Amino acid sequence: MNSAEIFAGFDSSFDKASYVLLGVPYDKTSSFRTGTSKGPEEIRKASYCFEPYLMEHDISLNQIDLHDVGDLDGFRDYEELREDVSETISKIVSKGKFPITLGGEHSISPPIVSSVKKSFSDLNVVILDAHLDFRDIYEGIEHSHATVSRRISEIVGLENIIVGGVRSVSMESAEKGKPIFFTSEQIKREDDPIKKILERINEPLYLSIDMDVVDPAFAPGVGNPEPFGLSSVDMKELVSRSSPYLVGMDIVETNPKYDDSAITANLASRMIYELIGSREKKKG
Ligand SMILES: [Mn+2]
Repeated sequence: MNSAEIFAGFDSSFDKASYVLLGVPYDKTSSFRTGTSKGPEEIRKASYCFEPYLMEHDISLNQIDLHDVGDLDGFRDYEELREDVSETISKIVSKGKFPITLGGEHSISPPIVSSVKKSFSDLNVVILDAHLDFRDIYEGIEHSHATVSRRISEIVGLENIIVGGVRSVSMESAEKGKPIFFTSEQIKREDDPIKKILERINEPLYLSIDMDVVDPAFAPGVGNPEPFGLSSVDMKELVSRSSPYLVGMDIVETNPKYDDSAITANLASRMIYELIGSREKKKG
């Protein structure tokens, strides 16, 4: 990768870095609109849009050691993806570094969670997603974007995940055995939704963000746009408030094919700035 292709300013060595970013441009199971494989590239491009200094947190990303390992790509099948992703994430997490993964479709998240759990055995997961995605099998596929919260619940336990921002649930998942979830309306109504979430589950937290949790007005470039979602400001608050409790994050389902003016890539990119800035802000 040349320097123009890395996420902005993420040019420290792997060994020095406290945050390590990678892309997984995988979109083999997308059912409605394909194209999330271009997500990591566009999110990196958008990352050059912002000032490294974050005024709200009084810190500059230039003061922090950040590394971009590039993309993991070219998988023949899901098994190969799982192996490569697990190897990279385990290397990052076992060295005490914070992994940030850019998708790609949401099916990349379960292998990440599984690898993070090797270092944090009591791991809890917050998924922000318009869709509950709790089907067991979707279109004959076990590791699909539509089965993500089910697969993650099998890794960390059903009681250790919360899905936030939901406004679409399949009829079979609506019946029983589903994870705790908050609708986007509940999240918007709550003064401090992260406090509400932490009342139900403990730290450490892994955060998985499907960009379709955001309203299509603020994030049109997704595979399955769903109206009545969160605003970009709601999203920022969620990331900022949860950041001290996090041990890893992914941000998936940005689909540049439908992303006029790179609105969604821009927001995804800015969320990464927000994550790091709010975690690292000057104390006191
Ligand atoms: Mn979704």
